[in-house]
Amino acid sequence: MSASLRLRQHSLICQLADCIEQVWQENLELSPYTVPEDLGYIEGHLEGEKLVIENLCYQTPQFRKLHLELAQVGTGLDILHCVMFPNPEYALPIFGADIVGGRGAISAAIADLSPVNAERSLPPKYNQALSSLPNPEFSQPRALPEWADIFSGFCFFVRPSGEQEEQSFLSRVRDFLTIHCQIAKAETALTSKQEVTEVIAGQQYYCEKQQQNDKTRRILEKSFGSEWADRYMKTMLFDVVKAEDK
Ligand code: BLA
Repeated sequence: MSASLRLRQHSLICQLADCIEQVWQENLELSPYTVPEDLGYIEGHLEGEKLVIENLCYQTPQFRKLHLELAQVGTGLDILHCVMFPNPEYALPIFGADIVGGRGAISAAIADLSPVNAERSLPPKYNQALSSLPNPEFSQPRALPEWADIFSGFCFFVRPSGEQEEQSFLSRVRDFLTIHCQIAKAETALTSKQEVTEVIAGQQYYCEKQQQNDKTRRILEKSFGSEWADRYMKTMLFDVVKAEDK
C-alpha cells in the first residue's frame, strides 16, 4: 500500500495500520487479493469535503479476505477499518477494528473477535487466551449501539484519552491479532457441509448488522451518494459469501 495516507493521519491510526500489517506478515502466508474494480484507491467529493480511501487486501488459506482500509475526510476526520473474514471452511471468529478521530483526538476506538457459530460463543481456545490478557481500564468507555449484538464479551469500545490509553488500546489490539493469527494458522478445515453452512450464516448475520451502522453509511453517502455507499458497504466493507458460491 502506498504509505501516503497513513502518514497524514492521527498517529494512533498510523501505528495500528503498521501493527496490523506486521502481525499479518509475521504470522500468516499472505497472497494477493484482487480488490473489486477500482475500489483500491478512491476519491470522492459530492458536497463539502473530499473523502480519500485506501484499501489493502490479502488472502491466506484460513482467511478469504484480510481487509485494512484507511480513509480521510477533509483534513479533520481520520478512519481505520479492519476486518479479517475467515474462509467459511474454518470455524473462526471475525476480527474487526474501527478507529475514528482527527484533529488530535480519537472519538471511537473499537476492536473485537466476534463469534459466528450458531451459539454465538467463542471457541474455548479463544476464551482461554483472551481471558489471560491484561485488561487495562479506560477512563471513557463507550456504549455500543443497538445493532451491536454481534460482538463478544471481549469487545472493547472506548474514547482513548491521552497517550497512555492510546498505547494500551494499541497493545491490546496487537494481542488480539497475534492470538487470532496463531490459533487460525493451526486450525484444520471443517469437513461437514452442515458446519460450513452454519459458518456462512454466522458471517452473513455479522455483515447484516455491520451494514446497519448509519454513521459509516452517512460519511460514504455524503461523498459518493447513497447508491454507491450501499454498494461499497455490501461489496467492500461487509461482503457476504453465499452458500451456493462454496
Ligand atoms: C462508529 N464509524 C463510527 C463513526 C464513524 C464511522 C464516523 C462514529 C464515530 C463516533 O461515534 O465517535 C465511520 N467507519 C466509518 C467509515 C468507515 C468505517 C466511514 O470503518 C469506512 C469507510 N465499524 C467497523 C468495524 C467495527 C465498527 C469493523 O467498520 C467493529 C468491529 C464499529 N464503528 C463501530 C461502532 C461505532 C462506529 C460500534 C459506534 C456507532 C454508534 O455509536 O452508533
